Amino acid sequence: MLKFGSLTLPTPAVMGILNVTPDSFSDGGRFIGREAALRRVREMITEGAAIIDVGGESTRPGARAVSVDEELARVIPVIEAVRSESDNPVSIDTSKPEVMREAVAAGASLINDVRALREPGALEAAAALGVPVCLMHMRGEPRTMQQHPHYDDVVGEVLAFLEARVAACEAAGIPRSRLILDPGFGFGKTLEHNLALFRALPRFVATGLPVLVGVSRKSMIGQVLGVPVTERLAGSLALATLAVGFGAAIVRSHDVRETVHAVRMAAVVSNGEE
Ligand code: 8Y4
Repeated sequence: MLKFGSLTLPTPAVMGILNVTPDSFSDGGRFIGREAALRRVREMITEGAAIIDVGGESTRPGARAVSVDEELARVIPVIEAVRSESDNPVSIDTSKPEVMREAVAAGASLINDVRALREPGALEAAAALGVPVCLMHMRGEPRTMQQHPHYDDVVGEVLAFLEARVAACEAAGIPRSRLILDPGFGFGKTLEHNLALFRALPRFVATGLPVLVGVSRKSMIGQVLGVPVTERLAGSLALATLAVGFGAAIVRSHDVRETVHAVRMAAVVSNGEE
């Protein structure tokens, strides 16, 4: 079990992905189909998701920035609807302090920030809200991050970045007991970088902080297997299984049912969990 004050997650936990961007659950325009999103949430909960990650900013390579109002309009109704019908925890995938505040007020219990609280005001907002935070490494910004990423020592640099963000959090009043680390697969990294980071997961686990791994359907799988995004389930499950074998605590996934089975099986063998 992972305990963060009032939030308790099983280990390993599967975080189910709910994108509420216009390319998903769209009814043709800029409005998100709330009922369609809710149906998917209910399905993921039934399939064993321990937490639902609600995101309204596309962080895919090449994606453009979204305004605060647009992001709020996408995520808040969905968080309210999920919380009104279940006790299942929701995480808010955002970098914006205003969205963090509104989402937690609407019932979100974890902040998942791909910018690791580097936006102005984000550290202060997260400290005041008192919820756990996932700190992810990203080199650059989504629009340009996949243009020539370079590291001399990718594992050392990503670990040093996360350690520096942990120190910044502690200085801002967010204790280590509220933090989760994530190497940020695919965020400003080549295939070689992603593979080096994956092999080094035990070094992230050795920090003593829980580690979250997000590789579901990502291009590192497409690059190795030569398959499109619709055919990456087996590759995603292989990596989820390995991540748990290396000690990861949380796996972020689109395919909840299959991932729950894979990580439970892996955890029984690796961690002696039953
Ligand atoms: C197919 C499907 C191809 C999805 C690429 C993608 C992470 C994350 C994302 C992650 C944490 C994505 C919000 C990118 N990835 N948060 N968010 N860790 N903590 N791309 O790895 O899923 S979005």
